Amino acid sequence: MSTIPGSATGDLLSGQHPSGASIAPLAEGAVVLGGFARAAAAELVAAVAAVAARAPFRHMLTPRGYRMSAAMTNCGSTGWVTDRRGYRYDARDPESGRPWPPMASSFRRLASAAAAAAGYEGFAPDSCLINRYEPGARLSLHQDKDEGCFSAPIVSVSLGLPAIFLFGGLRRSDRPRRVRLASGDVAVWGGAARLAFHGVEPLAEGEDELTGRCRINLTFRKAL
Ligand code: MD3
Ligand code: FE
Repeated sequence: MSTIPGSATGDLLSGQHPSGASIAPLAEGAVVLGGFARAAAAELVAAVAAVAARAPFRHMLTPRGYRMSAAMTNCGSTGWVTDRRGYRYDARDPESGRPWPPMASSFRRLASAAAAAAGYEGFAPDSCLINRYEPGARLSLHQDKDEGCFSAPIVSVSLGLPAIFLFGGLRRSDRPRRVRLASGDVAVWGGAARLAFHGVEPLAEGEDELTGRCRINLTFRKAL
C-alpha cells in the first residue's frame, strides 16, 4: 500500500475529497484526483484561450532539432522553453520578447487546492506550461528536471480529449504504467515520484465538447 507524503490523515487514501473528486494513489508521492477540475474546466479553457491570444501555441524545437508534436505556451513569471540552445526556463516568450502572460488567479487557486488535497500544503507555482495535443501528438518518456526546486510537486490538469499517460520509474528502462487521464482529472507528482520518467501516448482521434479536436494539459511548477 502506498502512502501520500505530507497528508495529515491516512483516510485520504483511495477516498473522496470534499469536492467530490476521487483520490487514487498511483505510487509513492503521486496521486490522481479524478474530476477535481471538472467544475472549473470551462473557465480554465477560456483562460487558456486568453493566454494563447498573447502568447500563441507553437511547436518548439528540441536541442537536437526536432519539432515537438505537442504545441506549447506558458503563463506565470517564468516559462519552460526549448530550442537549439537547450531546455530552460525563461521569463520572456522567445517569439515575442515579452514577458509570459500572468498566471490567472483561478489557475493558482486550483493548483494550490489540488496540491493540498494530495497532501502538499502551501504549493505556490510560479510557472504554468500549457501543452496542446492534436490527434497523433505525443510526448516521449522524459523527466522534468529543469526546475530549481524538486521539493515542490508538479500539478497537472487534463482538459478535453482523454490521453494515455505513461508513468515510469526513476530509470528510463523501468517499464511505465499506462494511466488514462480524462477531462477534469488532476494529477499531483511530488516526493519520490517527482523525478519519475513519464510521457504521453499518441492522442487518439476524437472530438470534445469543450476543446474540440484536442487535449490541453496544464502543468503547474515551482521553477524558480
Ligand atoms: C510525473 N506533460 O509538460 S503531465 C510535461 O500530459 C508533461 O502534457 C504531460 O510531462 C502532459 O512535462 C504529462 C503529468 C506529469 C507532469 C510532471 C511529472 C507527470 C509527472 C513529473 C514527474 C512525474
Ligand atoms: Fe513532463
